[in-house]
Amino acid sequence: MRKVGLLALVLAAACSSADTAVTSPMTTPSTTTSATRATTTTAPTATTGSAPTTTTTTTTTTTLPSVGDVSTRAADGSETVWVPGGTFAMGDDAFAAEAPAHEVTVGGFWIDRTEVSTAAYDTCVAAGACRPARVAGDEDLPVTTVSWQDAVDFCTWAGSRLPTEAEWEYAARGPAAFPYPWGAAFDPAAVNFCDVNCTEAWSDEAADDGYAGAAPVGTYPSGASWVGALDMAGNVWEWVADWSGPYSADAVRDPTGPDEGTTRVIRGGAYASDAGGVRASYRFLGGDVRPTSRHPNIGFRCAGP
Ligand SMILES: [Ca+2]
Ligand SMILES: [Ca+2]
Repeated sequence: MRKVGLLALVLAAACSSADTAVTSPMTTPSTTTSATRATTTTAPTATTGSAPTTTTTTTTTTTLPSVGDVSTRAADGSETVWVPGGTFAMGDDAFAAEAPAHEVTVGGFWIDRTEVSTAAYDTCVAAGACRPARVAGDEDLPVTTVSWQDAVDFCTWAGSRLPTEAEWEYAARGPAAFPYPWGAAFDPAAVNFCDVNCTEAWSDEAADDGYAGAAPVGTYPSGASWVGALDMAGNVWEWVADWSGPYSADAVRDPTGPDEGTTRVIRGGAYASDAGGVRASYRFLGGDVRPTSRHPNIGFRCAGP
């Protein structure tokens, strides 16, 4: 009686972990199941419970991260936050480059909590896997003056990749598709943008975010997006994986953008952008920004496993 129960447990565990297409070993004894039974029948003699080991294994493999989970990337020590998969309205019909708003579904992924810092990037340089930035910056500032390929090289070295444009926008806006990472209305306390310190003609003289140029990564905690990602609005622009191109109205899953192009998309605006330029759906599609460009206001963050 006990042996029959054990065999049933063993077979159930094997069924749940094996490919569903393999049915014959589940219903008829084979060399595989006999060997498994021989192993497990020795263990229960020492304890009254049977087969706790197989049950635990099955539970562990189904655990998934959730919103708010933070992880640390081994290669460079950067923190990443979990973005659960979901669906949102990508784009904004009110702006030509962002129209049409269309339904996009993305699978779950990790994204860097902040822009990649100079300290993190220099870890890769020291390892011989990244080209030095064109202009050296303080360690806590976001690394800039790196090309699109430099960004790809860093993320690859770190065991990650650049986010797609859709992933980036979903991490910034969430299922509710907020205009700004923190919500519906612009908040000058939540972002490094073109404030009173900025010398551009469109500076907001009523706001003081403390910086004319880039601020250290993570300076504005109230600007966190729904997953806890910081500085997705402003500070420095961020390279994403996609070639520049117009949106389609079709609903899509895990879009990766055009197959080819001449410019790569940058996202999020920067310290010289106005309130409209740091909206989470805002797209800068190239202009004079080539993938080889190394601008002082363009950095990046990684996404991936
Ligand atoms: Ca500023
Ligand atoms: Ca940014």
